[in-house]
Amino acid sequence: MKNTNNYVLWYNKPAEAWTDALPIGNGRLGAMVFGGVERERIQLNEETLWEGEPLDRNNPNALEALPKVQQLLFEDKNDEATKLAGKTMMGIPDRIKSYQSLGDIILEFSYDEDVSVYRRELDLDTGITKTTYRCGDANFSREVFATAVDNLILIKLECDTPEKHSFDITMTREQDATVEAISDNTLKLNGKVSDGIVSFTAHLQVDPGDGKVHAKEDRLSINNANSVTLLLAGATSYVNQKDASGNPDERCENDIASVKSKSYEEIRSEHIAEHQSLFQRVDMNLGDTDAEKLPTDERLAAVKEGASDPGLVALYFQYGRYLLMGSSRPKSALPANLQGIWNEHMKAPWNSDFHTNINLQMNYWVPEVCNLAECHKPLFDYMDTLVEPGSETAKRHYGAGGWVVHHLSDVWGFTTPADGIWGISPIGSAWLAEHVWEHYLYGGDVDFLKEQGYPLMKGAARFMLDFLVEAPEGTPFPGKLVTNPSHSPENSFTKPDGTRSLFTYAATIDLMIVHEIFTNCIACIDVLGGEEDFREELVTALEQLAPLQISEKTGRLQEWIYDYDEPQPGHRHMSHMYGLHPSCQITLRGTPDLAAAAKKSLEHRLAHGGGHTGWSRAWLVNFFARLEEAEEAYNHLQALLAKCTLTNLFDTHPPFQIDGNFGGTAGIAEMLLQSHAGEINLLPALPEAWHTGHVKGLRARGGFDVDMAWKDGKLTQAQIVSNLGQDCSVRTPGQVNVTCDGSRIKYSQSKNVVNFHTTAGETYTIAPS
Ligand code: FUC
Repeated sequence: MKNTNNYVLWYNKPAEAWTDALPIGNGRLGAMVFGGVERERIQLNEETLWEGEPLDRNNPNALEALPKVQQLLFEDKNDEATKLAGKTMMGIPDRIKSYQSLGDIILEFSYDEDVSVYRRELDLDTGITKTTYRCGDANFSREVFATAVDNLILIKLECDTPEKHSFDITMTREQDATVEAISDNTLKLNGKVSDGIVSFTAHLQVDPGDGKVHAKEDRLSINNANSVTLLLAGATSYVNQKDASGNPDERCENDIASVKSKSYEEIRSEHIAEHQSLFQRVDMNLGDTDAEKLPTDERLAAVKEGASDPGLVALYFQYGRYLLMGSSRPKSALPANLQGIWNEHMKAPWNSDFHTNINLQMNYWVPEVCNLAECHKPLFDYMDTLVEPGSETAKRHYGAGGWVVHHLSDVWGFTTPADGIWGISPIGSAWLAEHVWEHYLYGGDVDFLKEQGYPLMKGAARFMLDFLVEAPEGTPFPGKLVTNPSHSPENSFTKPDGTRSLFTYAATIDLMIVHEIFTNCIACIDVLGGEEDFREELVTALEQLAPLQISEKTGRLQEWIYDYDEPQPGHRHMSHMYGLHPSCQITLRGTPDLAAAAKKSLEHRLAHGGGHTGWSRAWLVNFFARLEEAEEAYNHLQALLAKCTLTNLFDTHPPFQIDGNFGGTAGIAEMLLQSHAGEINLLPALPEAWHTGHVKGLRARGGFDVDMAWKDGKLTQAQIVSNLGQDCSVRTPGQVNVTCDGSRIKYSQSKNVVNFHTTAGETYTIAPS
């Protein structure tokens, strides 16, 4: 399917800040391209370049302290519990190290004449950035892309006037590296992180075409070339969380050698074919405006001033898909981190790590609905690597089976509590395991479920079964199962005596996550068969789980087991809304009381300044989409663009953090299509601003691909491809016709939902009658 839109970010000036530069990535190598005229900077990343090393961080005092901490929390002695747990239950050490930049390629040019007609762009459809400008009579162009086919970054400089290219090439890195020319046409950057064990290498090989290249120390000089091609390979010694003994030099040599017999054109066209095989699955048009004629930064500036620009929203949506492809391809060694793969620092904000108390999960709200399911795989493989260390932590900290992850992790199997008391939040593995089940719901891959999915889910559920304890007499739900200790991630509460704490038992999010993992595990067992005893254990525990609560005082969904006051009612985390999204324990029609209470909680958060970080604003889009409040969802999307988006459309927390991009992208999809409540809901939250448009290639749970077109706010036609032959229920706006191959099919309709059988491979058309 050819895209109907021009998915291009473009600018009429070079990038100044790193967050003006344009990202390219193949899931393993990434780069930020500045498009400078006199000085081009291409900042490089390799996804496994991390500080740190494998360590046993389990705290030998944790297990003994656990029952005491639990008792203190049940007795309402939160401060004492905090002190004891702080001394006994944190990882040793409790900090992780940073993901780092690989370095920069610098190209230095000099021109005799003035430069004009400048443009730089990133074409999402090809994954190629291009910088063009004119100097005198000569038109220069420079393109850069990262190919997943050959694991290389390619740079090509061309000019329509012969022999115009004379420039210098160097590479640099802020620390821990040396750069030297290892032949007349190759530079090598080599180093090892000072605070850790990973060594790294980049090779930059230059083909000057008809021109000349010569090397001097750490630079190559090009003279009088027509066109110049640069090949960049980058690798580290990282093999896995226990092993950093790989040979990065050899990896680079192999990557460069593997394209020896290919021309630039061949590499480029293979790259485009591979890229488009993923990218072109989805096409979106939310309405056109004249804004399309403006550079992207000016469009964004207009939105900051209050303009509506549906084309920019569609571009932002596709950019989210592009960024996931760039940071999490099937061949990636690691999932997308807090900055995807793009990071210029040696000590990145939050170490550019894997935060598992919303951020990593938010990154992966995109792949299923946005038709990039294979980009989910690096997350599952990463989860596999956490099972062994997470099982050790489960055993030594909690005396539990299964595997546990707390609120963050790194590439060295970090699974113990980190940072501070809020790190003692052992729900990361169960939260991550939700993704496995979602992958199955969308794609129906039973083999995946059997081999990789269910073992991950079962281990996460096993931990939770062992971790849950019965609440004692004197607590709100004696005899019920609760988590202890517990947090509502990073948020604090005020107790009736005026003291504040973060640390408690049975925070609402825990109950939701436990409910989710147990329910999904049961459903999974029903697909795969066997496991009767385990299933029984899950069913019994579910029945005994403490319930969600609506505050009698405020009508809001309670965030904690007690109806505490909140010192920061506008807190960025909205963890107790987990049941509304991404989970579906709270639905508009299934649990209207809880949905109304959730809405009140959201309003309360917002009335006190909530949604101030990018990711939290993006989550709001999803919440209001689930509540089918189109205009509210749209307003939060506008706010995400206006307040939390940088000129290159990166999300800013601040600073740059990629989860907002992914959460925003998922939110746009959620406004157009939902499938969580046992039915496909077409255009559930379509705002007035997108009154006419179409979307092709979104996916719905149950194995369906969905195309929709609408006009004046009303669906004109939907086409649903059935990939698995499952029964289909679709919420429709009124009376509809359902046809397959031009003929009406049999369906039943009740309360605005049509139900019909499907055959795998067939397409069903739904149109208002
Ligand atoms: C959580 C959030 C912060 C930030 C960090 C990476 O701790 O509370 O806002 O996103 O993760």
